[in-house]
Amino acid sequence: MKARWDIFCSVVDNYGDIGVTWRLARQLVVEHACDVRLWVDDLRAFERMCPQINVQREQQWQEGVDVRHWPAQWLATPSADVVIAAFACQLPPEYMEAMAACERAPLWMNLDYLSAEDWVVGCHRLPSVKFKGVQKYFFFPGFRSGTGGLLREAGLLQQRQAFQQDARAQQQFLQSLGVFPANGARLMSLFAYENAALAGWLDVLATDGRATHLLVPEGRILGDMQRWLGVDRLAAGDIHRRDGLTVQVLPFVRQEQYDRLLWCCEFNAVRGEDSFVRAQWAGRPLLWHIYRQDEDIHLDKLDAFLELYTAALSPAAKAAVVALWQAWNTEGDMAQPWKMLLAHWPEVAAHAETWCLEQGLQADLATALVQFYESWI
Ligand code: TRH
Repeated sequence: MKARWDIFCSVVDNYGDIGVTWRLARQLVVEHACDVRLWVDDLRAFERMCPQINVQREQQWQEGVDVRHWPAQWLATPSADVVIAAFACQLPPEYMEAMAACERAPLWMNLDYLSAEDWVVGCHRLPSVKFKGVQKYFFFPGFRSGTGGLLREAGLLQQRQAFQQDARAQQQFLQSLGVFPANGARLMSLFAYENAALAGWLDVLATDGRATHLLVPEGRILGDMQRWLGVDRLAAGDIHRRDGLTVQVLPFVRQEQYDRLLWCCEFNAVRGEDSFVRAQWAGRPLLWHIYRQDEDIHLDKLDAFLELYTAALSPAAKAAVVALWQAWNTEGDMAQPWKMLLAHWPEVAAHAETWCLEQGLQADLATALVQFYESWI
């Protein structure tokens, strides 16, 4: 019998919660033949990356996943065999009672936030709280062995490499989005939260010897972009030129298209959790805008990742990457670190591919979850 999985996703803000759980749900169905229900409390956020979602419906099938609107008034529902609370969301109390009433208790896990910090290895798969005899476990994604790994669909890296070797496929894809970069221009993407450091970065891009074509999906960074461009409003389709820099605003696209966008670009600025991982699978240099947390604890997470990511770089290339990422995340001066990065580009670019392939040797997160379930039963 197929294992039944319930994944609970509460959309706190942005798109990471739904981005991660939707990706995981599909992979469990396609690659592990699981029956998956995905409970989402905000279908509008979901619709941005999956436009075929009908936001009016309480239940619908999407790509083999049983998508449920997580209602404010919970209706009696039997528990699945595996229950995932994504990012510490609270399950409906009635559902917890249903878990406790099962003859055989389900495997209950909290799928945690991604972090490169050391302590993650020690906490991964540890028991957490209990509810009436039903044990909850911590499940941590991560970059190190001994963690749950990263979401990575089967064949993703081969697909990505084939696409990057196929100039025509890339051109066709870009044209489908209305993107026509000038010959020789450096194509880059920018997905970020509000950031006062943007102006300094754009200044240096505009005056660089090589032209840059910057693709900006609609989102929170547009306010800073408007100010720098001196325009009142930016919307998808807009293109503005300032010296050597072309800025093009794109619509928010489907997750699969966003992957291709990252694969086409020489450099990707990403944020949060899921786009951060996808940029690593693109095998290209990247810049991470980490999700800000109280008391700046996100800066420890940033340092932990940088330490791991730059370990194999020469001291000068490492210094360039670290300076750029720290400037971006503390709203510092981007000009100098960007110039430093350009000076070490070949090394940093080669490293991005090596890092990707190394990370690709770990079991992916969906497989790790299934293996945990199999060892648990
Ligand atoms: O949207 P985010 O900032 O999400 C954040 C983080 O997950 C953060 O850790 C969490 O605490 C907070 O939400 C609540 O960034 P993230 O994680 O990259 O999610 C964006 C998703 O949107 C990702 O799945 C990629 C997808 N996406 C598209 O599908 N199309 C697009 O055009 C773009 C730009 C993104």
